[in-house]
Amino acid sequence: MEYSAFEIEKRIVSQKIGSNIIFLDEVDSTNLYAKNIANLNNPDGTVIIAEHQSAGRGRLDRKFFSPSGSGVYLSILLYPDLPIQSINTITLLAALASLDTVEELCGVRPMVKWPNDIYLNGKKLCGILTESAVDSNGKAIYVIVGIGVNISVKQNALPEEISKIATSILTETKKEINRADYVACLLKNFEKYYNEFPQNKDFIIKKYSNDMIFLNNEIMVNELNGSYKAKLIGINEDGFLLVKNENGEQKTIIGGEISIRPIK
Ligand code: BT5
Repeated sequence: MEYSAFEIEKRIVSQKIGSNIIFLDEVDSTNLYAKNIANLNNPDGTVIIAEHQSAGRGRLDRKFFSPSGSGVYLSILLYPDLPIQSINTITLLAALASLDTVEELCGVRPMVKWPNDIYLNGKKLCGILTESAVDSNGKAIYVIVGIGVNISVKQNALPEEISKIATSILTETKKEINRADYVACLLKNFEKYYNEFPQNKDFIIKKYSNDMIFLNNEIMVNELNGSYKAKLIGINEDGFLLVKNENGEQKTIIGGEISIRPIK
């Protein structure tokens, strides 16, 4: 199935998100590419899509494996009029758009592992990396939302350490999804939430809470200065994680420096 700017553009129904598509056969990272072209006459909602990334990125300089022919790797470039504390919610918005897209195309709704990973049947299907620049008043100059999805990558084509934790739409649902259909549906769903943003922030927080994996479960919180057991109780109005530690104290976890996993 051909995957090209032409195939994607003819399916796009969103107005702003994807009004300008940049399709690249190969790039280091679509997020880095987006950063380099931000504010150079590239309109709000420009989408950079790559067939393959040689240095796809996750948080904290981790790698996102992005092989040719079997995944969707894209970045949405936005210039929102937003204060810094709302930028974080755009990751949650992108997660909801991703859940809606898989549900619409495959009939199953994955779950989200706070803040940015999409899981299906206990394995990672998709990752989101939101990066931004802010001015001296704490307002966003640009926001880049990077989304990587394993559409049809085979387990044995993944590096060993990733194949243990990752999966694809094909592996889990046996559905062969056309990647151009996936992109068009994802951009449509992203726009649906983004058009109302940030007025719909409370709605996004509430909806996201219902889709969280490990909610009300015992988890391990791994922070830079140590790990502790806690119960995952949800997210607050800014999208930060709320847990209760073993002493019954509520804690708010802000950063990408933690990882969570359920206690066996
Ligand atoms: C993420 O980070 O999962 C964010 C990934 C964002 C990727 C998109 S692709 C388009 C855009 N351009 C970029 O350069 N990036 C964005 P994090 O939560 O830190 O997870 C990283 C971890 O996920 C790695 O350390 C691996 O364990 C695992 N991983 C790597 N490749 C994977 C894959 N293809 N599928 C599932 N898990 C993967």
